Amino acid sequence: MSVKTVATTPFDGQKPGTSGLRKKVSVFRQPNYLENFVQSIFDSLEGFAGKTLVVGGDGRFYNRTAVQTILKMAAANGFGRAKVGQGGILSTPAVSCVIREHQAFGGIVLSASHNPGGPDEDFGIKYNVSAGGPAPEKVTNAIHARTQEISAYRILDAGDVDLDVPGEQTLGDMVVEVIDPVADYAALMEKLFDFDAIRAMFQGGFRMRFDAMHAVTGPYAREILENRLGAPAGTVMNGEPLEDFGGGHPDPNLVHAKELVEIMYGPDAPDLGAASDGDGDRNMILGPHTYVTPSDSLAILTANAHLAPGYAKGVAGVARSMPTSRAADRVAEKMGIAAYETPTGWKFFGNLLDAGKVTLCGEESFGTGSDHVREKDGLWAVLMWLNVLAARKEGVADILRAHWAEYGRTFYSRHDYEGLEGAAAEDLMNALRGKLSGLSGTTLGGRTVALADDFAYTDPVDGSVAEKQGIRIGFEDGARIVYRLSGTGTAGATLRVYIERYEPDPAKHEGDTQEALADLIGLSKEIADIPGKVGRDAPTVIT
Ligand code: G16
Repeated sequence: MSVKTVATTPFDGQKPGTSGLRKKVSVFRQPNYLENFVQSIFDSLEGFAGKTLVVGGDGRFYNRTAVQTILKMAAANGFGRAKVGQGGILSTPAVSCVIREHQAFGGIVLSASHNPGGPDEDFGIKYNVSAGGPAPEKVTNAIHARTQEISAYRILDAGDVDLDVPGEQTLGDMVVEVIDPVADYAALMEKLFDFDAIRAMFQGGFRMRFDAMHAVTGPYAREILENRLGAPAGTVMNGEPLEDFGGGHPDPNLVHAKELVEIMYGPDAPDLGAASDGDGDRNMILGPHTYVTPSDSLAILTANAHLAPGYAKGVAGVARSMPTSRAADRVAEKMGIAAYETPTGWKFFGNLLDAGKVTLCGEESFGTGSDHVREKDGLWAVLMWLNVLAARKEGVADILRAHWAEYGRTFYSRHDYEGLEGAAAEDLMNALRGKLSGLSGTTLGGRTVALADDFAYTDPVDGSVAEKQGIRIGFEDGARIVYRLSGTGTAGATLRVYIERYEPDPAKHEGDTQEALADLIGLSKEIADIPGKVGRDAPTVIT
């Protein structure tokens, strides 16, 4: 087996977005495309000779091919060991867990998250650092810079590794260890949560459905919920990971997890409904006829975390991405703990978690997690909810209503305008930016503007600055409209508009969110002139 050095030329557009490089499979299949990016990762790192690299993905189409290429390149570049999930499978939080548990140098995650999979759909790759989290911007910027000047990559001239047989094999001078994708992760969950109490709850007749959406969490959920916690077989639905997710869109929201939503709003709804996404880091929580927004879920878990053994010492602080509702801030204030507002992207939580400033983090985009790993974690959130339900002996809706009664309710919704022409979307954002300085103190739709800015974040740990992270228009009554362009799409542009309103009066907590926000929704279209700038009267997806 010899190391080949292959001459190559740069590709345009290998710039990691909100979470790694995501492109159509056809783009990744171009000769040298994946290789260039992987070599650029390795070229941007120092000191990994002889060290361990964790490799795995969500099992989508092209996963196995990419794993083989990465292993051969890792061997040729001098890694000493690669830990790869059996079948090339590892959920994103499991990669983070394995990196941390085994003090690996880093890891490569193959996923386009909640985007569809298949030959004509999406693929993605990102690098995670030794703390287990997505590489910070200084690393992703270095990787991107390297992609623009790359002239050669190194790869071992060798046959494929057998990814289906657990145990060790050699690939040149590197050991490849095919590991059980679930074992380390499940062991960590057992340490954090009161499995006995949850098991007793299932024995007492508690019913749940977990929709794995034919994505990576199927094996994890079956092992943890059905095998270890004793939930009846069939609790996990769509549990077989498929390369194309069964043709579905593995995004756990009210639109794409339709089958689960119908069950939870049906006549014989179970006590808890939950879903996760393509790579297992997102979650959606439902009770019978009840939807818990991700923003409320973060607030509720912050207020109740002490009920889980792994968090009995309390929560040091909580962080949320800027567009996430401020429900968690109200909990933090009452608990006397710090609340942080970061840009969108889980990577921005890494420093706060490493420094012990926060214990829990969350995002409106169905992401919740804690300092147990450095990724958001879908099944973790489900287990946290199960633990809270078991400890409080109340239903999801009761807990949600009690939370609103204590802290007030934040009505919250995200409106996505997908498939926009890139230049038109940029133009809309630039026009909005141009208006900002004149907005403060003016009255819009009967509300006085208290804040109008383009969010900039200075990391309190390393002082790094991220600018232009989304336009915030805040009103004196606590209502807020936020605009930003998605950084995870692979075609055209998506405008995300986040709308919220705070309602302290418990007598006004019931009711439909879209109706409760109707005037602000109208205002959001008007302020940005959405119909005029991008020719749309209505969003394509509402969550
Ligand atoms: C990624 C990021 C999240 C972000 C989400 C949506 O999640 O890790 O921080 O909230 O994308 O980003 P955007 O609004 O830019 O599309 P995932 O689950 O896609 O890896």
